[in-house]
Amino acid sequence: MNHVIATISVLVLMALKVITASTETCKLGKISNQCIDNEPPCGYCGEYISITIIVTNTLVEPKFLSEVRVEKEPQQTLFYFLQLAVNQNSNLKFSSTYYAKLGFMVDTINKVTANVTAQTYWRIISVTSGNKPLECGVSSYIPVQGEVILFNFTTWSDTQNEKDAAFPQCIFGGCS
Ligand code: B12
Repeated sequence: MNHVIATISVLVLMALKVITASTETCKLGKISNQCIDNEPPCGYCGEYISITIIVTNTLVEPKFLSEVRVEKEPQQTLFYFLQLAVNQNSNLKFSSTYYAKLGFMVDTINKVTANVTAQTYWRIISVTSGNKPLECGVSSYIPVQGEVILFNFTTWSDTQNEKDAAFPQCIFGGCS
């Protein structure tokens, strides 16, 4: 009898463990300002969306401006959309460094690399949200339908002065 009770107790404990584990797996992180604080283990996945990614560098050679529209893909982090943009456009390349908790920082786009001495970096801006810089990096940011995301090679000093905030209008308005 004791043996049967012990077996049942073990089975109940095992079942509880499975239920707890699956609840943890399904737990979605909180999203604020389109930043997800705790991505589920199998990744965030939402409705199909289309977004535009623009990369531009007017600071150093080789200067470039390139635009890729990623059509109807499940809503995931910006990092995923950046990879899709590269898959679509063989002229677009990027590399990034992983930082604990923060995720990937985009260091290089098309051979143009952030430089601490020159105080340059790839600033990420949501053009559709009024040229607002993202409040998190590519690994945490969840783009929305129709969003235009700009990767702008810029300097920290420009960032402080918000000089580059007007830059996206230059792209669309064609200012010199
Ligand atoms: C200095 C700084 C920068 C500098 C780093 C340059 C340098 N080499 O020093 C610059 C200006 C480049 C920068 C850029 C960005 N940053 Co910043 N940055 C900071 C800051 C103020 C201090 C980091 C630091 O020196 N830590 C101390 C050192 C000893 O530790 P460390 O691990 O070596 O630090 C490195 C990382 O933090 C990394 N880093 C800096 N910012 C970011 C952002 C992301 C997403 C990642 C993955 C890594 C990263 O660069 C540091 C120096 O090597 C923090 C705020 C804070 N108090 O932590 C924000 C912070 C980390 N940055 C932040 C953000 C949002 C960004 C940008 C995404 C902003 C944007 N819209 O473009 C970009 C990154 C874009 C990209 N290309 O991927 C957020 C991240 C929030 C989040 N949960 O994702 C923070 C927490 C500020 C905030 N509260 O909003 N940043």
